[in-house]
Amino acid sequence: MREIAGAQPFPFRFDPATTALIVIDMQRDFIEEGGFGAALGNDVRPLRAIVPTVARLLAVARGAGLPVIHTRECHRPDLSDCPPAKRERGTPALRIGDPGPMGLVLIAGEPGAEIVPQLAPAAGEIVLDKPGKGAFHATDLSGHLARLGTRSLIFAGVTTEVCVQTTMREANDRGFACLLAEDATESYFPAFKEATLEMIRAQGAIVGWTATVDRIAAALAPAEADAEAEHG
Ligand code: TIU
Repeated sequence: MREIAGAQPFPFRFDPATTALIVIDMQRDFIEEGGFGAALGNDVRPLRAIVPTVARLLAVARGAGLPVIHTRECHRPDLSDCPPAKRERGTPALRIGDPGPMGLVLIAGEPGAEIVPQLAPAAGEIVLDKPGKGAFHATDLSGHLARLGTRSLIFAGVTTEVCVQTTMREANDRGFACLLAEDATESYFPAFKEATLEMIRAQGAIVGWTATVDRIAAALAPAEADAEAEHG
C-alpha cells in the first residue's frame, strides 16, 4: 500500500496494483480555439495551461505501471447518441455536429474530438468515447475497470465541475476510491473549480480526495524503486 499523506481531507491509501489513471476529455474541442468549449462562450486558455501538468502525471503513472484510460466526449456522425435536449440547449456559436474550424463539433473521428497531441494515448492504453458528461453512462468503463481489477482511480482532465466531477461521482457510487489531481484539472470558471475541490473532499471525503501532482508523484515514486530492485 502507498499513502499520499498530503491528500485532502486526509491521507489517501492505495495499492498501485489496483489503481488506474483516468484522463477526462483533454480534447482539442475543449482546449483549443474554434472548438465546442469556445463555441459555448468560454475562454479556453486556462485549460490549455494544464496540459504540461497532465503530461507529467501521465509520465508518472506510466512509469509506475498504472493502467491509463483516456476519455473523449463525442458523438456519432449521425447524432444518434446525442439527445436533442443536449444539442438544442442554449444559443452556442456552434452546435454539436455543426461544421467548425476543427471539423464537425464534438463528433468522433473529427480533428476537434482528438486528444491534444501532447497527451496522446500510448499504445495499449484504453481510449473511451462517451456521449455523456459521466464516463460510465453508455460506455463499457465498468467492464474495463473490472478486467483491470481496479479499485482506486486517480482523475485528471476537464472540466472539473462537469465531466470530471460527474465521472468521479459515478465512480464513487460504484465503490471506487477516487482522488482528483488538483493541478491536472481545470474549469472555464475558477470559482467552480475551487468549489468542486471543496465539495468533493467535504464531509469526510464524501466523493473522494484531492492532491497535487507533486504529492501523487512522490507516492508513486517508490514503485519505480521497487521495480528496479526486482529487476536487479
Ligand atoms: N468534458 C466536459 O467537461 N464537457 C463539457 O461540456 N464541459 C463544460 O464545462 N462545458
